[in-house]
Amino acid sequence: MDLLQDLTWRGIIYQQTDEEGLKDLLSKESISLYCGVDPTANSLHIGHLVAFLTLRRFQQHGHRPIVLVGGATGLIGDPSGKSEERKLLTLETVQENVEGIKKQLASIFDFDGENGATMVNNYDWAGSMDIVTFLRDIGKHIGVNYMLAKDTIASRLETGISFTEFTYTILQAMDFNHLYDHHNCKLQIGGSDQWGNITSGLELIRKMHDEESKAFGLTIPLVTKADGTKFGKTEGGAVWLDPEKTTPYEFYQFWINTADADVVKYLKYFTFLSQEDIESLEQSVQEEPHLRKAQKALAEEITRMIHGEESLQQAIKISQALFSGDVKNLSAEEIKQGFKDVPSYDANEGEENLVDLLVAAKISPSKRQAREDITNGAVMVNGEKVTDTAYLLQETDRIEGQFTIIRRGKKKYTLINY
Ligand code: 383
Repeated sequence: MDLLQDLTWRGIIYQQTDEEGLKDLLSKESISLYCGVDPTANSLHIGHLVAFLTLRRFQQHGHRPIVLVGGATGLIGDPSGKSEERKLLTLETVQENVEGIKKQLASIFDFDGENGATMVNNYDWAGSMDIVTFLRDIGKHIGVNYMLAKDTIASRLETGISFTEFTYTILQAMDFNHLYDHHNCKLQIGGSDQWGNITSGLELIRKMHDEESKAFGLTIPLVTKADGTKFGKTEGGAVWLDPEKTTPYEFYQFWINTADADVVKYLKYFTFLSQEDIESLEQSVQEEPHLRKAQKALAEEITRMIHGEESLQQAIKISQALFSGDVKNLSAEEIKQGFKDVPSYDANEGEENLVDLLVAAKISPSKRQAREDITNGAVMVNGEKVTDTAYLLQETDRIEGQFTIIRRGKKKYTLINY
């Protein structure tokens, strides 16, 4: 399968500006292509992944990816897909975010070899351009009527859009034109929300070059969920690539919990598994869904790619421990990841009576109930049932001297901190 066939099979192509033209170009030469991201936070999230993984698929087929970080555009704010004006970020915040995102992108791409990736920051050319040059050399080529017809702008005319955000699409167009001139970049890819900005770039390139010049745009569909809820959001918010924001365990759990109705699509979007492997996983979803083989493969592939083998193994270990209840062999670090969202209680020195602690930590509502819970066998300390109502918690019940895990009933965990 060639690249475009593979992308088509994966369902990764949404719109193209010139399907036949791009097919023809890719059959003849290796090209440079780009995708950009604005540093609106100090980390990427999984909503960014499909686009950047698609860039990597091009790289695997010999093309040269350019990863653009929008140090300039991040200061302006893309109105695409936003119904309200964005809050401006400070120069300092944007610069910090650029550094965070650069590091993450560096771990996704291969920067060596003939078609090694290049990272660019549009602040390097747009940041120092003076306004008269911008208006004369760039602005003159883009009609206001043309801009008003763009969905992202038209949809904001009622509610209002600042001149700042109105101009955003020209900045992105300027980037494409710049990369076309300086990196021979022929194609820009992005999510379907970027169609308007990508086509602005083609318009500018057309206007600034002769007839023979030709560039292309390709968009990727928005990732959807079969149940209609928004992809990539959990109760805790976005699923980040930064392990400090979303731990590798939480990351792994997010993918493991993918619905059967979505998992094959996600395997195609987010993994580099072959058509053959994905088809056999698809069969497993149909014939033996309870085994959740496809979900496991999905979670393993992406967690390994983003966080590495060691963090993946840790995430699997934590998941198994929490599932079986056998938590005593977890390390303090693993407990921190696995129990990030469970209620916790800071124990005071001398608080060793289990009944008192169950009440103080609000695990049981009263002493009477606490005793009943213990005698009923509903209370586990570090995964082991305790049935003695006089039980005193020992130093040896503290995992690495820091944590005791108490479970009441089937699922209700509380973390005691020392
Ligand atoms: C800036 C300057 C360029 C080219 C692109 C940009 C960024 C672009 C944008 N992209 C989104 C972002 O930054 O806002 N204007 O969060 C997202 N992308 C990719 C993909 C996506 C888009 O980074 O659909 C999801 O991840 O295109 O929303 O010269």
